[in-house]
Amino acid sequence: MFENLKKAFSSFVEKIRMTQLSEKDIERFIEEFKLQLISSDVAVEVVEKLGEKLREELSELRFRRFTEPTMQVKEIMNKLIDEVLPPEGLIEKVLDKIEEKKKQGEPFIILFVGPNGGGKTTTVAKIAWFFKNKGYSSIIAASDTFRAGAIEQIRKLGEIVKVKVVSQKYGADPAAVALDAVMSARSDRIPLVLIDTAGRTEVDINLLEEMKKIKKVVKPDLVIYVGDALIGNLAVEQAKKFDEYVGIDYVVLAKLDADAKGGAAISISYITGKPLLFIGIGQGIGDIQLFNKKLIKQILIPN
Ligand SMILES: Nc1nc2c(ncn2[C@@H]2O[C@H](COP(=O)(O)OP(=O)(O)OP(=O)(O)O)[C@@H](O)[C@H]2O)c(=O)[nH]1
Ligand SMILES: [Mg+2]
Repeated sequence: MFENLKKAFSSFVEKIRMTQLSEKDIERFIEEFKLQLISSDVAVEVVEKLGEKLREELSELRFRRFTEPTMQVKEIMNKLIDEVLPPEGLIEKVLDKIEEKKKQGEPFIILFVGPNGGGKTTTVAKIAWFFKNKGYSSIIAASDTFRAGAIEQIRKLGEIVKVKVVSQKYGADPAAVALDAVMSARSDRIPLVLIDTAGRTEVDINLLEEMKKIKKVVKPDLVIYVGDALIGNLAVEQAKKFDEYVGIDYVVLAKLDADAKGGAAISISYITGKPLLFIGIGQGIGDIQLFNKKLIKQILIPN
């Protein structure tokens, strides 16, 4: 996870720590750093932004003089990460909203959208587990009534996390399944409804229209795009498209454990304006982690 980015950051820190840097050296190191970021799948726009910030910070540092290179370079790396990653406290905001709805006697509804095979269904179960551990039970709507095996898959996951799964037959209207789940949550006083949906590609306008319909009917409190970290920059582009057509609030990137590059996680919030809330780090129910700057700083900034 994040191996390539980690290498890019640590090799830059190593180089810049050396004393007596000429302006030319610095320029060269910045260019090398940018290239490494690009090859780690960080989006070009983000790489340019980081390069600019780095240049600005380093020239200021040269002016003030390099007295404690290690500390100063780490400080710069911290600033770089702050520049492109979302602010802290995202999950607290979501928990507050859930609590608010709970007080009104209404379930909080989260709709999950994303491409085929991106990791939606697994993520729905992981998130049910996450919230369960925070004291909020949920009901899952099996609104992927399209892909063969989808209903069985979510039912099985529901058994593992011990969460009720509301389903109908294959071919049923996904919005109707979701509404069933909402009704069930109301009568059982369950605070959360998590809606799994069929995967669709961002170029399939008909399926995106259907997604819009589900959203219109169900009126979710949040829409979460679940993308596949392994496809790198494409996941960023895809999230943008889903946002344009359907409207999303947050992003989850699955399969970070299998991705040595990690660049999509760095770019996606900045480019889409939709914060990355969780990352998937394995196939197990507990393999989900809250994404935040602190985590990334710990991983990327060398000791
Ligand atoms: N290594 C790893 N595998 C994951 C992760 N999340 C999901 N997967 C695997 O990716 C595959 C697809 O996951 P699903 O959750 O079925 O994806 P989906 O988006 O629901 O797929 P469709 O319903 O077909 O659109 C499964 O084999 C999952 O076990 C993750 O964080 N890490
Ligand atoms: Mg699925």
